[in-house]
Amino acid sequence: PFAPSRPIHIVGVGSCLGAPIFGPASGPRALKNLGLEAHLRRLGIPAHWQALLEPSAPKPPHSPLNERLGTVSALLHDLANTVAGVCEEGAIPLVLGGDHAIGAGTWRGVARALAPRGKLGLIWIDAHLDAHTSLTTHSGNIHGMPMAALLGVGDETLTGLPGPHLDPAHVVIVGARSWEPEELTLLNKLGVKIFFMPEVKTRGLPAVLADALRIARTGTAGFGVSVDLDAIDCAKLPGTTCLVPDGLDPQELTDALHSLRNCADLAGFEVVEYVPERDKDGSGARWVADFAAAALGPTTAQLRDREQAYGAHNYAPL
Ligand code: 4U7
Ligand code: MN
Ligand code: MN
Ligand code: MN
Repeated sequence: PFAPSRPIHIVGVGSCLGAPIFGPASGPRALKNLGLEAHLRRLGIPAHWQALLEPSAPKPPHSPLNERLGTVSALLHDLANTVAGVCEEGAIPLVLGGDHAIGAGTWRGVARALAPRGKLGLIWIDAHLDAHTSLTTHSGNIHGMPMAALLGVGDETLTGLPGPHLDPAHVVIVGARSWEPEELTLLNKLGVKIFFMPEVKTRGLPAVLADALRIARTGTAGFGVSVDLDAIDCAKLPGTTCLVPDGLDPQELTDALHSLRNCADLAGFEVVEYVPERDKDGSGARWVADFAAAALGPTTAQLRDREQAYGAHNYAPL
């Protein structure tokens, strides 16, 4: 009675190898234990946990960048293969971090699966540009490098994964308000469109996201959305790695991406940098669950069809 919808396969990545703190490593397990899968399924979303990936070696408090790059690289290969498999099954990967270094693997996997049909577009919602390389980084933290790596720039350990690099013409960053000059120089040179926070405030998030969707979807075979929790104002969501003021309003972001799964060309969805120990009242985890449900939830039309077929509170089992 209602249109079949693509299942959501959740891939958690419990890594903090790219971050300056250990917190993001426990993000996906915390979301799993809090019942994210059950939450989505109760709302009629055919979600299941596919995998919880972890680095082969835990991060020692101080380890040289080269060592961390090697361990991250192995994890990214594993992640990209897992995600490509999910896409090839016809499902939508929901990747949960972990720090944002994992983005360098997620989207190579999606791009690889999509390659026979065309290019992948990507919307990167973040306070930062994440466009450093191991040569330009000020902090030595790998989670500041995935955007450059996806575009084919940076250390071979990050850029050398199988699968195409992204075309800068179809990559767009939303919510930026903290960066170093080298990152902006690189992205400007490549022609990546950036919607900085002041423009988001003036024009409103819906108008900016409409532009972002056009960039990521026009002339591509599919598109993805990667959400770094620090895109949201740190006063409203402190449960993340980097606390950056003057960001997005969480409810506005949820509303703006509502029913994203309506887009038949949605190829993947990623939410990163959840830090449970900083999420004292649990509101961050609740937001992630509600946000994922809103974006990946059944469409209004599907809900109406179900109601007609089964009654408002008596949906068929998934
Ligand atoms: B995140 C930073 F220096 N640019 O390179 C860096 F400000 O994935 C921050 O967006 C990186 O959270 C933030 O370390 C990475 C810093
Ligand atoms: Mn699967
Ligand atoms: Mn980021
Ligand atoms: Mn960030």
